[in-house]
Amino acid sequence: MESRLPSSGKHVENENEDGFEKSFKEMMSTLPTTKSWRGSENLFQYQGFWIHPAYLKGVVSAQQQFQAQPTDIMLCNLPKTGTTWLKSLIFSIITRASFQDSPSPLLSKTPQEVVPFMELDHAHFSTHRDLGLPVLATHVPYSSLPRSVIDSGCKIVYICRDPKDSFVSLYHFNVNIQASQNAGAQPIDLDEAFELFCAGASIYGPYWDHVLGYWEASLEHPGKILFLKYEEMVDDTVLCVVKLAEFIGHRFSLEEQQQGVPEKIVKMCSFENLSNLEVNKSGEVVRGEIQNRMYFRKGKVGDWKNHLTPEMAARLDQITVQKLSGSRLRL
Ligand code: PAP
Repeated sequence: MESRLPSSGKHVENENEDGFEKSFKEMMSTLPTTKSWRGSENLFQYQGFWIHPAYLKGVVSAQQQFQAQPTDIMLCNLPKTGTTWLKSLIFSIITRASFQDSPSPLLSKTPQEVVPFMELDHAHFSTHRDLGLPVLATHVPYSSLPRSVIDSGCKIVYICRDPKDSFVSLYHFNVNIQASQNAGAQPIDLDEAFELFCAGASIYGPYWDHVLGYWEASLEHPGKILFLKYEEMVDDTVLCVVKLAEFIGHRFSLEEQQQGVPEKIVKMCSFENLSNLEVNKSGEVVRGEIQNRMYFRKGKVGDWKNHLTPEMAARLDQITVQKLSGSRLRL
């Protein structure tokens, strides 16, 4: 792709990138930091949210140069609330006509590969973007989204999850990454991670502020933002998929519904199916440090009961009730 860029364009891009790099470093040195959940890395507080250094540059760069299209579909959420599932569902809904008679790319590629992640895959000053599949994922809070995402009027799908299950999922994800990087290192213990989570110090947290940002925006722009819950998706996945398809402008025809197309997509993207595919079990490491299998753990509602004491659960519930008071949202 790059070889097709006119050289003057490339030159301007490099200059922009150099200038960005300098001002980014200066800005980063002024940000408050807090302990991350693994290793000696810190999280940086940017525009009110705790961002991992691996993503921060991409977040800032996307704010400056990412150009959303009106036809884009942005899949937004906090980590561990259903990204992998929603990526595969949206991809399958949109591409269903192309793979009627051939195997879905999801059989040989990970959900992370088929749907790019804004703050990593579009973190560069690139004038090129493959618009073939107009779907992008991001964990950026609503208030920090690139202006073009709001101005373009593109569709946003947000998914949230019971914070107790999200916390447990995030904790295990961090422990697994740390173990794969340095088997001898002592992972953060559950109690310490829990305290940090309750204090809002989790990746892209405070958890509740992230959810509320999108919730309020979804009330303001119901035609543009679809607000989903992981638990409702588990409860009736077919119904959610039908609703999702309609919202993103790829409604199932009556004939497709009679042929059971939504059900086939749900089966294809189920935890059981995806987590047993070779590509997701033992595929290459994507995103540098994360192994594909780490995106699939249990995929259950209520696994927190196996990891949190009743006191911890009650405390998290209390924080959630308190933070969401005044909104009609219940998690
Ligand atoms: P990410 O933000 O790092 O991409 P994300 O996909 O949002 O992670 O969350 C992973 C969670 O979704 C895991 O939950 P658990 O730890 O409680 O098990 C993972 O198991 C679950 N998950 C992954 N794929 C699916 C799926 N197809 N259906 C349901 N849940 C899934």
